[in-house]
Amino acid sequence: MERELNERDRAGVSDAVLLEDYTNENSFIENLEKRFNENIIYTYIGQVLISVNPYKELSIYSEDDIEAYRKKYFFEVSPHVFSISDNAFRLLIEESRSQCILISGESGSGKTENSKKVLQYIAAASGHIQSVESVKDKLLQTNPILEAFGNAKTNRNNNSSRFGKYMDINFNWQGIPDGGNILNYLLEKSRIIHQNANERNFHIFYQLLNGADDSLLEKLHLKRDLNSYTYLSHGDKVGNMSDKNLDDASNFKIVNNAWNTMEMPKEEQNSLIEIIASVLHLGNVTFGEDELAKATVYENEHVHAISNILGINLDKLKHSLTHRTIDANGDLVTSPLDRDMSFYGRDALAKAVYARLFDWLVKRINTSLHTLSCEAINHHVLGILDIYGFEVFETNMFEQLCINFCNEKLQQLFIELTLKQEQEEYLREGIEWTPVSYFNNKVICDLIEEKHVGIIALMDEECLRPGDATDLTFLDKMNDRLASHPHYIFNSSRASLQIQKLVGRNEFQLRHYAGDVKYNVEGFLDKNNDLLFRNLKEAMSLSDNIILKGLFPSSEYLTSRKRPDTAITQFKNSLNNLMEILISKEPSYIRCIKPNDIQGPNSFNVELVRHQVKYLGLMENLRVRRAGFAYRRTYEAFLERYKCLSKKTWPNWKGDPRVGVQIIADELSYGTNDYRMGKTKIFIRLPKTLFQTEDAFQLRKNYVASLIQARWKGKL
Ligand code: AOV
Ligand code: MG
Repeated sequence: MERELNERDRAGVSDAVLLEDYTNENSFIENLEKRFNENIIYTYIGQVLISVNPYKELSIYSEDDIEAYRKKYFFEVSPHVFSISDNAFRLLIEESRSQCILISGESGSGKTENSKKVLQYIAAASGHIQSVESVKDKLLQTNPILEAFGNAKTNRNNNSSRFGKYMDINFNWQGIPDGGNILNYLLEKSRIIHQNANERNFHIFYQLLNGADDSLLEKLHLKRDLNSYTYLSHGDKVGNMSDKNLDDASNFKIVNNAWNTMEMPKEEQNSLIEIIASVLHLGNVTFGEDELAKATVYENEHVHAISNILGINLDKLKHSLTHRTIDANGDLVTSPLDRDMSFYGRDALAKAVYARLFDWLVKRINTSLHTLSCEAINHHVLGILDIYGFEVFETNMFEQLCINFCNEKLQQLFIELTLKQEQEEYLREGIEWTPVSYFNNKVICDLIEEKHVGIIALMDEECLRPGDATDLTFLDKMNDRLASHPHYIFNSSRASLQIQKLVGRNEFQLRHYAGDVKYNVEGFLDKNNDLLFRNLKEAMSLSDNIILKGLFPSSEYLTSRKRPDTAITQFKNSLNNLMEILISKEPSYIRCIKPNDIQGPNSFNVELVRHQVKYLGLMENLRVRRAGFAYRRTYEAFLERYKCLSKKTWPNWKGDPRVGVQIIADELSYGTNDYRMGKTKIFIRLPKTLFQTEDAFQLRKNYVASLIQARWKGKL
């Protein structure tokens, strides 16, 4: 509060609840801009933290800053991700309530950076005992590893997370982190084989080629030249694949160090790198066709390299890339593939190998983070969710639908919890409350995931339908069944000219909470089926690479198994599990805003911000906060700070804290409508009242200080 008053004029208000004209979107955005221009990127709406990406290094994350936020209440210090972290941490330790910090916002808005700051804070602020330092180190080192394998440069963000991550940090009874666990969500594996213009594949490939020493590259039969690898040269053919903002070579060192911190044996590290190298080689395996239109593998250096690196018999490997065996009612029938199908099989293999390797990596990290405490029943948990943000590209595919669906689910959770929390608090404290209306995006979640009738159900139906199902029959089915849905838009001869112009014949458009997105259906069924030919699985299982053979257990192709769930159904189920995990914890929110599209500092695009403020529901959030009571404080905390404002409560109030607070409220002549006395807290409706109280407090403090000073001087 003290800092609040000083800051108010220079850089707007630190809590939007304090804005005079709180219903006005312009004032709200102006306030963010004013602060942004002063390099103050954090602002509150009550206890929700808004973070505007500065796109430049600010000196606000030092050890001293961490100290400044330790054990401070929200209102005592300026808004900061450290304050949110401290608050969650203390609720966890002092009140034994499991916490989660949910970070949302569109691609490039700063979610991952904020999530790292949360971790940094927790590691620094929790007690330092030698025995747990290694756990903390490991927790911190998970980031470079997972970013190397799971992040990539997109047109929205040079370091874009291409997977979702939920990380639990476990604490022992002393409040010291002693373990953790990571859940990962749907990696965008199609990036392995294809990247849009100016985008890159996952960082690890560039790190390896730029950062490994010559002898390692030689062992892996790799050249340093990025352009020589098909899987790296889709995005940008002119070879602009090293990015000046991404120091691949030094990041490779960081990743290697992180593996050591994780106590990964050298043998495992080598196996990992061998698999990465093989994926690169795989992209350069090509096929010809014989006179019977059967595919043949060109005998180039790459196929030899794979056989050599992975220890798979060359003939076996070549056969698996050009044949397919099907189990026809118990009889195994092998037939040759044509050239196209061989390319298809090759790409499917590259994607499967990489995605399974990524899952393995997360499991491996978890093994390293697991301590005995993880099995204890009473340990406390702080979860951090950092997931890929809402995305709209020129062309949006299956992956964007998954990512945007995930963001719909998170928005839904935000709506339910912010409303629920607020309502429950009023109910608990016996305070009257008038609900504020929200745009509820449940209707869009249902459009996508509702059983039997939603987009996912229709997609699965087409995937499972034998015969002539294609991406276009899937689109027809949606156009037919979802025609009247207000959030589903499609092109038909009956659509308006405007829509016909806007939405292509192979597209459908969804009206997401965060904006309209057109999806191109090409590849939807294929990606959802996620098929990998049996022969390829078998060849991989025969590898002598210790990791790879474990990724393709023979049981997968030897025993006939029930058809696994489709890709999107697995994703839907894992998201619903995630929602249950999150709901069981007490949430804190960080809402990230991207200030511009140029990914550079000092540029605040008001319209871009306005759009995000709208869809994030920040104005409604603010109204809910204001419709009720802007500030609330437990009677004890209120008394502690303001007891000096009445002779009756100063210096120590021994009676019922509620009565003490009432004395101060009377002393300051609070109007009857300005506040409510709940069961455990005082609720103050308007900031004005709080300011008056705070001003009186400051006056009193200064007066006492001057008295002390005068006395001191007198003595001198
Ligand atoms: P995201 O996680 O929200 O996008 P990031 O956290 O990766 O976005 O942020 C994108 C880039 O913005 C970073 O690489 C930094 O260069 C810069 N940045 C973000 N926050 C800060 C900060 N607090 N201080 C300095 N620079 C920052 V995505 O993963 O694409 O949805 O899928
Ligand atoms: Mg990210």
